Amino acid sequence: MTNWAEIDGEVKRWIQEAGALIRESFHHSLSIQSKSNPNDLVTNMDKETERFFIENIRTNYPAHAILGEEGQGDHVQSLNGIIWIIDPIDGTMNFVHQQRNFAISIGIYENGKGMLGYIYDIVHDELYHARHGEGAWMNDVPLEKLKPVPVKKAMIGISSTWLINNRHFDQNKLIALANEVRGTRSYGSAALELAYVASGRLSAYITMRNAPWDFAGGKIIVEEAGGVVSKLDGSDVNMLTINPLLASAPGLHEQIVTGYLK
Ligand code: 2AM
Ligand code: CA
Ligand code: CA
Ligand code: CA
Repeated sequence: MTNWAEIDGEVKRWIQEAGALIRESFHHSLSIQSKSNPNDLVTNMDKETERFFIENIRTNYPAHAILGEEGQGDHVQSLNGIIWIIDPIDGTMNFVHQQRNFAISIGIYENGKGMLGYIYDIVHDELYHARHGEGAWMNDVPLEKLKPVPVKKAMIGISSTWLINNRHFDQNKLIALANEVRGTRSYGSAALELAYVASGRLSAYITMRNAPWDFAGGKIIVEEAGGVVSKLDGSDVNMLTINPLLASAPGLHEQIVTGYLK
């Protein structure tokens, strides 16, 4: 039997340790490289933080698989068994340019089911976390169950990228939604935007492209807070591929899917 309470305790200690190393890195110069294009950044801290988690997981849970953004884990091709899905720094561009608005994100799945989720906003020392069937917390404070929000009163997280001509989705549908809601925000960290949906700071978050490590932790936390996470047409996300994503308070989710995105 997997001792989830024990794993939960370990992860929280590792996250605090990794957070301290990242805070410490502010005093030293970063090594910054580009990945797929000049704006797709990765730093030594992204890679070192991923390695930190991988080494701890390998030592303590050698049978578990690891899917990490920086590719130092396993080549995961199925959801069988226990899989850690890790984004060592979500919001790397913010980390480099702003030294805030970034987070560590971890989701632990068993045979595809989300068991433990973590999003750590290091600069604000805010750890959002959830355990399957037991609820979600910000630090030690339980998150209140999300209530339905009407579109007119919704604050939604969406990047302006999707409201200008994009090849992923008809932007006119998104513009119609953006015109109806109370306000739009764009934080540049999918994980933090999901944490904000879970905690009610945002009513919904919409993106055309999210990788499993962007949303693995957040999905569990949003769902435990009573919210809904799906693709834009309301169908289930795929934990092994890029997905368009809608995370939302209940009620609002259905209104957005049927009223705007279909
Ligand atoms: P990252 O900082 O870990 O790369 C920025 O708007 C958000 O999108 C961040 O959460 C960022 O994660 C993520 N992101 C950046 N490039 C991406 C890509 N090519 N596919 C999916 N998500 C991406
Ligand atoms: Ca990245
Ligand atoms: Ca990410
Ligand atoms: Ca990242």
